[in-house]
Amino acid sequence: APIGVFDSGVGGLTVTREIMRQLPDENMVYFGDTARVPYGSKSRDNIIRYSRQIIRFLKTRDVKAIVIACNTASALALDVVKKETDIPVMGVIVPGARAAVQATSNKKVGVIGTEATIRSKMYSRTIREMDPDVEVIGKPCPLFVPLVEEGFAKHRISEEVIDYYLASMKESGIDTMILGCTHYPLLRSKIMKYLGEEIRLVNPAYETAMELKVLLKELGIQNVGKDIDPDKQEESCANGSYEFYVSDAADKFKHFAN
Ligand code: DGN
Repeated sequence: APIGVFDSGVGGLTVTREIMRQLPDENMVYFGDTARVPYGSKSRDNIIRYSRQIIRFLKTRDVKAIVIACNTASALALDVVKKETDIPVMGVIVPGARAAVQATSNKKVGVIGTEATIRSKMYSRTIREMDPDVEVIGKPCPLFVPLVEEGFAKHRISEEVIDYYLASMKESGIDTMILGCTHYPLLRSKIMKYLGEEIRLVNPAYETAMELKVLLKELGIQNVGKDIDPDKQEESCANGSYEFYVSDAADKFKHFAN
């Protein structure tokens, strides 16, 4: 059975890419809610409603587990939908928070994400449950999403927007920052250049794929390929079969996905 992954749109492909890399033998069904993106400016009630609908759809594809790749939906809907669903559902917040707690030495962590993610304080609550001594500084960066979607990730326009949003973060004394939105890993090199290499950037997608691997193994439902050389796994190509569904604008999705 495949793993179901969903997101508000194209951004969750950064999580899908990590799962393909780290679990090359798993099959996947992806759903991108391109008709209703962005989730970052929607209410909690709507994000829960959308998540329920998507989970219902993914279950028709017989998925064995579901990953909510969207930070906004993970922050606002995971705790509700997890209780209602009879297969494992995981989000990206706990893995991202865990990685940040492990990475920080001075116990000052920055989190950037959508308005809804930052307002929910889910990252800071989760981090402080893991280590109450960590100080968390959040900053919503809503313009990053359209910048990436419109193809400006490598353009100098994004440098100005990064400066606008992250100037105070740069001065705050953090030593670790979570890229708490699916699109932000695509701005990683510019953000790193701006903040300086001494600030560690956490991509929750990477940690989520690692935790998914552990979860599937614990439950005994992982797909293990035949004769895989573990040393080659890093560079091994994904062997699984993948299905992608969107609620609108399939051509634009395809272009972005490529
Ligand atoms: N996928 C969303 C997130 O990770 O928060 C970003 C896109 C959006 O819905 N605003």
